[in-house]
Amino acid sequence: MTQNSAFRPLRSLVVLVLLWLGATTTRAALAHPGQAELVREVARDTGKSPGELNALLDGAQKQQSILDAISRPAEAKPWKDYRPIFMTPARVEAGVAFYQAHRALLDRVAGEYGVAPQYIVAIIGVETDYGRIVGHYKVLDALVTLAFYYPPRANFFREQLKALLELPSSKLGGPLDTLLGSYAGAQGWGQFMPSSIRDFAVDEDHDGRIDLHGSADDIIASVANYFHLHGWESGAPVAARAQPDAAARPITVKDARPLWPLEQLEAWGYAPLQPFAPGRLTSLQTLDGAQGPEYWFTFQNFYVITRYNRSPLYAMAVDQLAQAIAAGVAQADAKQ
Ligand SMILES: [Ca+2]
Repeated sequence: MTQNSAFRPLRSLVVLVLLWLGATTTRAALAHPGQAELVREVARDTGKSPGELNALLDGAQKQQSILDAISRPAEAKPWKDYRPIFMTPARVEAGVAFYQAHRALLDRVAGEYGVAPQYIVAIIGVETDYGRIVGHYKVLDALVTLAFYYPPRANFFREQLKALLELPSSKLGGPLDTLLGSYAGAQGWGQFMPSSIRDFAVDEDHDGRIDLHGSADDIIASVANYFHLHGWESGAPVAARAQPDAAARPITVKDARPLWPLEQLEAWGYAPLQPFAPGRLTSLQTLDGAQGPEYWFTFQNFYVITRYNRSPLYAMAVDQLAQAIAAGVAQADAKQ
């Protein structure tokens, strides 16, 4: 046994004690990367206590399952595989039942905001299967994970986390660290992100708070108001099939913003299958359908739906589900 080795247990103990002291006295060692700066901004903008904000964020957990989920969105599928996820007989039927159950409210909100009721129902149907699947992640965990540990969209999710921390309690629906939602931090039947709750959610039943989980009035009116404030045109079409001729000029679009009068697209070789008012602004989507390529004229209201979710597949699914629901309701009415 050498002389030095006799001192090793003591040295290890000293190191352990020093490590323990470091872990318990420096709270920065527990913070998420970027937390201190965010807390400073929120405290400055709202006057909220940095201690309380840090306690909330310290309690939030980075979750690998959230990082896994955001890396495989359904919108990566082609239209022929995406459409059947949402256009099922069960989802249409449940949409008709939801419409009938909330009919008076839907009619009133549709009149108030100028948005067709079947589109409000279809959004809720696509987002959460009519409020059945609203997400089981802690919203705070989801937004902390994506704001601090998901570089591809860190800016967007940091804004959402900041918006969440800044929401007044009347817009929160419960204590902040108990809120549940999707892996992306969206809440309620309409899956509103925190900035959308801040900017578009409404207290339709006038009880002094916004409840996107429990108040059908607040939920339905918030979706309608979202569409209304993004420029929904009352009574206008969403999308219509286009028939290209053999010489049709290929068109790629950056987003679904309607850019051309429909006559311009006709001049480029795309014929509508039904007449439209002259000068209607239009864009064109080419989708990978079950029977080959599908060409669609899309209008302002289609663009508005893409403000809810950027994917044109999403907007197309909402449009087709809305029409199927409206047809189902009309059919049920005719039987009575
Ligand atoms: Ca309310």
